[in-house]
Amino acid sequence: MTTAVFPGSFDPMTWGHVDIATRARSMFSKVVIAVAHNSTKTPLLDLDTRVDLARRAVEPLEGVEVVAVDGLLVDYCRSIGAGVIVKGLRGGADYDYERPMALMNRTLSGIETVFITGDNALSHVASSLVRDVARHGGQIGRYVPDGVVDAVAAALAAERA
Ligand code: COD
Repeated sequence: MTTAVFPGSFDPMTWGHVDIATRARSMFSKVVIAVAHNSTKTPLLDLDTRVDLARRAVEPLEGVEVVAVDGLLVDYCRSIGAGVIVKGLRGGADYDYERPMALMNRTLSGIETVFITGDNALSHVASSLVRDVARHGGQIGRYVPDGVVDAVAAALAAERA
């Protein structure tokens, strides 16, 4: 029985993330979505909102749960006995970005990273693009699960206030 941790910023959760969580669950007995801090990004949505939206998105998926993680990802993985980190790949740029993190996590802890190829129909879907489209008045509903459109609109309104 292997627990896999699927970490990310999830700012916001998209159907691309849900696709990877679903595929990961088909490979591992339990998948923990870890909403974590990326020190290179300033999130639009606060942590509680990101966790709440991710929970709502994966509610139908048995064996998938969502937690907020502070600190080093591998410390969290060790604390729950997770054997694998899961990451999603849309293309070569994702691999170039993820590879050093996978090597760092492995040298820190011995925990391997498994890369899952996402649905090609979602390969253009990225949280950063979703935020940018919304920021410029575009419609994001088709890219994101329930609740995300309103949460992003509220966060952008607060940002402008
Ligand atoms: N199709 C396939 N995969 C996708 C798609 C899609 N449409 N959209 C997103 N993904 C994948 C990404 O490739 C990524 O694997 C994952 O989903 C999460 O993506 P994001 O953008 O939500 O999250 P990131 O990349 O900002 O997450 C970075 C982390 C938070 C994981 C990282 O900064 C981290 O581990 N932080 C914790 C502190 C730590 O341990 N730092 C040291 C790291 S070595």
